[in-house]
Amino acid sequence: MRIDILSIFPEMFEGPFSESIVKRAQEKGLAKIYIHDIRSYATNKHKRVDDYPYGGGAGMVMMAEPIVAAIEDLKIKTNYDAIVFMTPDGKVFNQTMANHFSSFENILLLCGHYKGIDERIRDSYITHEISIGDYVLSGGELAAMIVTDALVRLIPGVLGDETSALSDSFQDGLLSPPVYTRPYDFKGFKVPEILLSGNEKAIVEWKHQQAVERTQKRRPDLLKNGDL
Ligand code: 6GU
Repeated sequence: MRIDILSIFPEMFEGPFSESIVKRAQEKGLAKIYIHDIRSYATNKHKRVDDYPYGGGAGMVMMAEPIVAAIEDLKIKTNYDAIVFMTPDGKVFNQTMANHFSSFENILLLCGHYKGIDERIRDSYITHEISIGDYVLSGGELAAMIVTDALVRLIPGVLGDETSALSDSFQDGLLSPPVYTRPYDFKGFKVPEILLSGNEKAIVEWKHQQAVERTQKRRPDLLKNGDL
């Protein structure tokens, strides 16, 4: 999978993408992630990428010209399955969407800023719009990192234990059951006996029942809609 990211703050991605799973996926060649600076596509001499909104109002708007130049340039080399605008008014990201997008070969993520981007970019270039939740961030960068992480870990071969993404919370529509490790007795709090019983079938059933109970208690909304 190839992920291109367009941002006016390319340095923000350095830390999160050079650690842990996303780092390993890139080292293994399973994920190719490229960060592009929108500002480098600005044609005016002050490298401005934003301007005042027509009709007035607070905040600046990201101009169409440099963003379109960047997208057109990237499209020469790559045929994108999705050109995604990261925006708080997009569709709220969930595991179903992560699973869907992780099957794509090439994805372009555009990070918005200020009051948004010129609507004509959305009309003509954007295929999907994603939000990561109902709150406002200063920019789409952190959201793009979150979406990238969620997709990359689903690429076959990225996680050490091939099955571990399958047992994630949400992957089966339920929260994950509690887990324990040594010691058996931690300050008087003991590990549930069933987990030491050696009875594989009973353990699987217990885990499922714990997952259902936990979901009922914490996220009853997940049990109602099939959409996750
Ligand atoms: Cl994708 N961008 C911004 N700026 N804020 C957000 C968001 C995205 N998702 C939730 N809040």
